[in-house]
Amino acid sequence: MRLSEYFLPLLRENPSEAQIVSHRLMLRAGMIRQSSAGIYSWLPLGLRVLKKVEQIVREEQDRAGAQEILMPTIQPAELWRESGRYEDYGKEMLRIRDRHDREMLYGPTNEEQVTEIVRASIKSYRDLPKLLYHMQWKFRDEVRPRFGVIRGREFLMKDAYSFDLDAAGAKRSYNKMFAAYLRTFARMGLKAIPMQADPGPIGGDLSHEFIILADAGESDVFFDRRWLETDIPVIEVDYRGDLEPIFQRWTVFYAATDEKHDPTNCRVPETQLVTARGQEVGHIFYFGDKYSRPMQALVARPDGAAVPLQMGSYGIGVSRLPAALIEANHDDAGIIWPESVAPFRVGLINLRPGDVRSRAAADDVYGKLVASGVEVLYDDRDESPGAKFATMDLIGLPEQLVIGPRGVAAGTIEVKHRRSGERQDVSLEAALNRLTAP
Ligand code: 5CA
Repeated sequence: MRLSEYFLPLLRENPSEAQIVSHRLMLRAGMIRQSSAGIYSWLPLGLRVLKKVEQIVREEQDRAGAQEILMPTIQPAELWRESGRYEDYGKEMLRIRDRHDREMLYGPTNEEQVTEIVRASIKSYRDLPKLLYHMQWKFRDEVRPRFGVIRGREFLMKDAYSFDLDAAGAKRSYNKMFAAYLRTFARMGLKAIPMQADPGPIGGDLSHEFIILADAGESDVFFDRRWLETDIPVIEVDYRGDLEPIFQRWTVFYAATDEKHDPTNCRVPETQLVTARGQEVGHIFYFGDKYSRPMQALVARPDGAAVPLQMGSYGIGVSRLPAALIEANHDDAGIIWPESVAPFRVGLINLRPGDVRSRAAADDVYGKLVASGVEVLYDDRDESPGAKFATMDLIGLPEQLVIGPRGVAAGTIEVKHRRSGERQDVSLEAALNRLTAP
């Protein structure tokens, strides 16, 4: 993509409404634009990151054996009356009437909708287990939408739902999602600690939030000091095997959110306990028959008796993640994208677009990178070198390639690593070979 043609509305000044760094940087880097309180448009650069995040989430759901569906945003009120949540959900739910005066709502979550789908066709233990997920926009009329896309009113969620015959099966499904979440966040370069959590309006008694430590985080969290020295790598998972050891391994050190932490009854001594702020990026729940019983989603056991399905639900804040990633990856100059979610892998800067040889060399490198499928943003604008460097640092692409008359004469190109700041002059050929290697 040529920057001269790209829609990248950068802001020079820090927007006054943005209180935290990720919100400031997303606005300044032209990733999002507010439409109304807590509701945003995603502009080209932001949307590329959102799609990368979505794709990692999707791949890991698929790997765990979950199947993608797509449920509507607008749901009928009757379903929510069946579960009893229509009144309970209160003002957070956006209620709508259609032209026939039928009550509808913009879904804040999909337990009822998915239970209706499954109860219509799954009647026997032979059809279990099932894990279904979708990525769909949600609406919650939050009391305090804030921090840009971190707490929006309209937001994109991945929500998965598991259906099992009994509690042991449901725990196996829970463990699958638990392991998938460890892999998902690790692939994004995030350390998301699984913490015991309060299930809130979703219900149930087994629940974990995946939390990134961040000063600007919304939650108070408490955990065993040993978490500080523990990395969470992209672990290998055999989803057909027993996943309980993985669950045990990654819950062995104490970690809990504020609502769940009981200081008088904590298994970790105070000297070993860390108190910090964190941001929730995922939340998983086991709630048994909370929805299946009132909604009569029943299956036949081998002995013929009909029992309510055992269910769990599993959310990831997809549109929150680009902001959470920036909270964890930035410096004074701007964003530093981990490679797996970067909007482009390479930023190509032509220092002197007016110079015929520089332009020819830069156009040639650009053409070769594009032909090899390398995602590259090419700053071919007629701007000062300083402005170009500042733009590239702000938008945070992992590598910058700098072409100028001096390098062209010597047959070299400067490579800058955004994270380390390291710069190196390398031959054009070596740079291209490395970037286009399969
Ligand atoms: N039905 C369950 C799981 S599928 C559920 O709704 N869980 S949740 O309420 O915890 O939301 C799942 C994830 O969505 C959260 O972990 C969080 O990352 C994200 N999320 C929740 N509310 C918002 C919001 N207002 N703005 C952005 N992301 C949000």
